[in-house]
Amino acid sequence: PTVLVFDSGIGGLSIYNEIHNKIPHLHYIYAFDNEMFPYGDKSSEFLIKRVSQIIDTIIKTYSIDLVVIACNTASTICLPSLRSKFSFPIVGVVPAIKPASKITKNKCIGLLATKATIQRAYTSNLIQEFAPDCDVKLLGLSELAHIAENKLQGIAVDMQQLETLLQPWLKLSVIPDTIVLGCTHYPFIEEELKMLFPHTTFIDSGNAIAARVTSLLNERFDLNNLEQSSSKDNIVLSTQCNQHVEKLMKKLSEYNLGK
Ligand code: DGN
Repeated sequence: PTVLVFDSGIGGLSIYNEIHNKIPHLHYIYAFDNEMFPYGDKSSEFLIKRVSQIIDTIIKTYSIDLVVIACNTASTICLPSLRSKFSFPIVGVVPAIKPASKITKNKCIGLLATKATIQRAYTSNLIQEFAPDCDVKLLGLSELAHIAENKLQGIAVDMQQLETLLQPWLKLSVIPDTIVLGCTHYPFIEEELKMLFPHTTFIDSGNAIAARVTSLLNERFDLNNLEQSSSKDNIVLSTQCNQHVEKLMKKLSEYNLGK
């Protein structure tokens, strides 16, 4: 089976990693829309059209069994239209509010995401449904995804800048004891975020998504008897070729992704 993992940038790799760890012998396509990165400042209408067009283009060449929209910004707006258009299962990545509500003790949860994800009706519905008894602090930042992209290319995180960005929470009298990383880029800077919030538990959606993908594929394939596919069969697709991508390609071999 072939699984397509899609994001605006490298964030989806955090999701890909979790799925790949669980089911290494699938055939993976990692596709990212670097031409239009970041998605956090794009309109809903634009994203709905764009993501659908990209999947359309990919399925002209590749046969796909399951798609993971490994982007909270896209998933919180595009899932209904994608699911009505395509017949293969589409798994979306959305903020892990439900698991956070189960582990918070002080009932103060932080949701860190792109500005778009923070503003979506989908997100407020998640909070209302799963964490009605919690005080959920929302922080929408456009810089963090860039900081994560840079880190993956070897540019160290500027801790001073990170501290300034997180000031709204650092100065709270009650600090969230649980922070939801509501953007797939953020697990890559979890280490730095932890330095600012040493007593807080960080939670992302990777594990749950890997479990969901496994269970959906299990319905149709015998995952225990997959042929060993070599990592060079996995591919990376981007919407634009530039220096950034070339550097990234070198990095991607560490993730069992070939060219
Ligand atoms: N990685 C994407 C997300 O999970 O929302 C968004 C990154 C971006 O395009 N700003």
